Amino acid sequence: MADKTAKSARPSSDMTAFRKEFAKAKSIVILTGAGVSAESGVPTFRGAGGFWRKWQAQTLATPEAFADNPSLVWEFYHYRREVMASKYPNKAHEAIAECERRLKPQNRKVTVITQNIDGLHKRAGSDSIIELHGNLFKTRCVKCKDVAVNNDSPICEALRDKGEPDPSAVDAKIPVENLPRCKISGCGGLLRPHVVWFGEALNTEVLDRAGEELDKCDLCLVVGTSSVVYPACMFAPNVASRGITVAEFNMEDTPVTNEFMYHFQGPAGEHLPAALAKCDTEK
Ligand code: BV8
Ligand code: ZN
Repeated sequence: MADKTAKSARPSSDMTAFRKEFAKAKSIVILTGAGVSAESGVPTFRGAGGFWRKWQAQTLATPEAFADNPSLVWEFYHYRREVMASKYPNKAHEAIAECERRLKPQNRKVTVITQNIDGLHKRAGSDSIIELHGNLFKTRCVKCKDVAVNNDSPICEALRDKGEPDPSAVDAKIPVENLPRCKISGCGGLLRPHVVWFGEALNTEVLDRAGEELDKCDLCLVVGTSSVVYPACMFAPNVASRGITVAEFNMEDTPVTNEFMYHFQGPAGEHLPAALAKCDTEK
């Protein structure tokens, strides 16, 4: 475990030193954000891709937007669901999944705690995944609260060929009765994406599970997140404040970079395979 007091102003980028620490770790948490899916072609939130039509993603990812215009919000999520059909896990997702597989026989645990809702960690083969903000392919009924996995394309007939991202696209103005509806007999309530919107609390059980893993981890990687969204952005700094080694993988500095022991600048698809390669044999 790196000596916290000796921490220099700047994190280290010494991959050999990081891998030596990694070799001793028994319970590893890998926190990920939109940047881990960037090389799969999934737009990040705050980068240029963070726009859909004339809106920034986070203005549509709110309960107010859904209450005000459920058709528009469903077009936005329908578009993001359909986009995933042509997106695949990248080398970063695969390195994480392989690392979990390799360490299992050594009784060493790897847990992914992701802010992403794109489902790519699971598709890469990761098993121990905590989805902080829900999942694009789950719905929740606003009436009976039933949560269901839904991979239908399109999710309902009225959304077929809708969701065009171009700023000049005309909103479909789908009547609410034609939007996705609950199939639980006798319910028929309006469905919403089972995701955490801005201003909504995270699921307490999910938060508890994440808290448990963060409290017991002896190494933490934080990959592809701008670390501005609460409460997820506090997780890695809290681990670092316990004197546990945290390594940040990002294209640039974030507001919390200097709280960490390591910072590896560059694409996660390049640095994560290097950091996690042969993770079960390194001594
Ligand atoms: C809550 C699901 C309370 C939806 C998402 C002021 C102070 C403190 C808090 C607040 C505040 N004002 C508002 C709040 C609360 C708000 C918040 O934090 N707002 C921020 C903007 C200030 N938080 C909330 O509302 C949360 N809830 O606080 O509840 C509460 C309690 C009780 C009762 C009621 C309420 C809920 C937040 C969850 C929102 N939902 N997603 C959807 O996806 O549609 S968050 C959304 O942003 C995504 O999940 C995304 O993951 C997340 C964070 O973004 P990042 O993942 O970091 O992505 P970003 O694009 O920002 O950055 C990408 C990074 O990758 C960059 O650093 C880039 O450099 C890097 N990168 C790019 N390419 C690569 C790369 N790195 C490596 N390799 C590459 N190739
Ligand atoms: Zn229902």
